[in-house]
Amino acid sequence: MSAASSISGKGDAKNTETYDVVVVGAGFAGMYMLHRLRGQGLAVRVYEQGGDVGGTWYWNRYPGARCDIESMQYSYSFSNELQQEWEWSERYAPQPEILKYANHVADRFNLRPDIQFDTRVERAAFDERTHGWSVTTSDGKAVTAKYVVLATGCLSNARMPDIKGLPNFKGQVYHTGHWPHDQVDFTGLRVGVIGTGSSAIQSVPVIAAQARHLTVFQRTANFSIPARNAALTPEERDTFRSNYPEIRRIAREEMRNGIVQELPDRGALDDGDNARRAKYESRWAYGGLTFLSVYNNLVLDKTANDTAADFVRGKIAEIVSDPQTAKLLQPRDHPIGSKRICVDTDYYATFNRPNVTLVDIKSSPIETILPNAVRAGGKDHEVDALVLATGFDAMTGSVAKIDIRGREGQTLNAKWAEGPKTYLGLMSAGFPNLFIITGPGSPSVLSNMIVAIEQHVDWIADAIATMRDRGLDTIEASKDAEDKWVAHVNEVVHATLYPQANSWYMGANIPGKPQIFMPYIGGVNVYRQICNEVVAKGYEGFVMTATGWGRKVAVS
Ligand code: FAD
Ligand code: N01
Repeated sequence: MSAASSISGKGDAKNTETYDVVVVGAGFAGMYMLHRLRGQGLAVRVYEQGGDVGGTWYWNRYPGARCDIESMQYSYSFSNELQQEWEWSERYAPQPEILKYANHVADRFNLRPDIQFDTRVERAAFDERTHGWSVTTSDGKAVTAKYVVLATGCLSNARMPDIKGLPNFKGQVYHTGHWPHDQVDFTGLRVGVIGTGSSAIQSVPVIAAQARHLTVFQRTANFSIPARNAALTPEERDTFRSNYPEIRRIAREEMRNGIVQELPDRGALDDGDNARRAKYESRWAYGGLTFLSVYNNLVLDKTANDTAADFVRGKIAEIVSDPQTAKLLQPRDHPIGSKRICVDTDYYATFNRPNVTLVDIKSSPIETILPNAVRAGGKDHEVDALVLATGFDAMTGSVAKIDIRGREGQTLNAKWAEGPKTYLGLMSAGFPNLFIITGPGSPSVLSNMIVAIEQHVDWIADAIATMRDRGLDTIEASKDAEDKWVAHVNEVVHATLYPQANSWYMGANIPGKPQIFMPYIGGVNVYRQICNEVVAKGYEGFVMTATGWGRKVAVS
């Protein structure tokens, strides 16, 4: 179904297109949302500013980009046929393969006819008269919809750093989160990478292998664990495939982060030095994000955390030959895990290459960019191309770019001026029928995001179906429930070490952004239970009302 509607109906006098639901974004969230809602017989329109599906994996095409959660888990679970038939080639699939998967899903479920690409949603305004939304897009059109779902992504608003002189640079400037579609060839070039977060940590080894010289400009060192990436064997794939029902159930219901892994039964200080070191060695050898789950108190107890941080700092010193460079690469300003831990292939070893230089821009900040160099600490570092691995205005950035107006014309930006306020990360009071997928206040970026996305999509689709079954047409978070949830999100995080890092979780990477810990740290398992209980108690904390489905309309 593309434009007919069971809730709404025929075009009105002004030929305004009318949908049941407008979905903003065609990443993994928007794609599954479309599939679910269409399965309920609703008329859905998806707008995507990019030229195709895939979201993160459409935009982040930088060298070395791949997932940090094993692909057999970082994939949709909603279709058993899909998970049985798709062949992941590596433990951590590279970006082109994940994008191919997104395209496969779009084709397999025939999603494209209902997605309008190269179109931004610019504005969405709630109409108190019709209890629906009027949505304005970058092609100058306006449509109406009963519901709007923001599937706009948590890491979709690439942040250009405000560095003096950047416009004067004569070479090519690339942002990792906005990478060109054509192959970028650094052969023979002197390349500068600014930033040392996950994107840089993945791309630096690959760029170093190609470029004549690579200069990495580091402000804050990050903890990174080797991925130990490898080709998946048919046996490994089969083990997942034959156990998928249970693996997916455990990921959803039992795991804090939506990743099936061994659960620690003790804290780091419960073991003696030798036993602890042996455990860290074994997790380091296994590789990946599960390093942090070796003990159950690493993000709760600073002394426990220090043992893991010291271990990784020791590894950096072992790997990097030049002691001065090793020291610079050792993170010392935040507890390990209080920022999303990075997962790499040969990142630290890359600094042993003769063609790689690390420049400390914390002690000697970048003063200006010249046409052919980066000047820091009074020294000009000559470069022919610049890679900005400077991250994103995370979680709220893409939402804030849309002019969203709720009841009485209040803008979401004004409401969130002191930090985002939501109930369960799903809705914000005063903005009826507007849902957010993996929004602030939900576990979202602290989890295997596909697990988090599927849960939100299912919850939203079920809520819409319930409303329809009961003849209701307006759902809104109550202010009281929202206030309590915001307080709970804050309370839980302040019992952990997370607020000790200047992370994008806190909005700390964006000058002027309110410093509020945005995701919900209670765990996807606990959170799912809360969401289910809310439903079981008749959508507790949400106000559902019947104002009539309005005229039966369809699209003209
Ligand atoms: P996105 O994929 O970001 O899609 C949102 C889409 O909305 C975008 O295509 C954007 O163009 C569109 N959009 C935004 N605003 C508008 C608008 N106003 N109008 C129209 N379209 C709009 N998570 C993990 O769990 N595991 C990983 O291994 C992992 N690796 C990552 C690697 C990178 C490099 C990055 C940046 C993120 C990674 N993430 C990972 C997080 C990742 O963002 C999610 O896993 C997931 O892909 C998000 O899907 P989404 O659909 O919610 O958002
Ligand atoms: O961005 P980041 P990212 N001058 O914000 C520096 C996911 N992801 O794109 O820390 C100089 O982490 C900044 O320095 P500082 C994952 O969730 C996953 O790397 O502010 N430097 C920092 O070093 C991740 O967490 C993967 O001092 C400036 C860097 O730029 C999230 O996306 C891969 C600067 C930004 O790091 C974001 O990662 C990639 C300036 N003006 C991304 N401004 C996987 O592995 C910023 N920096 C799956």
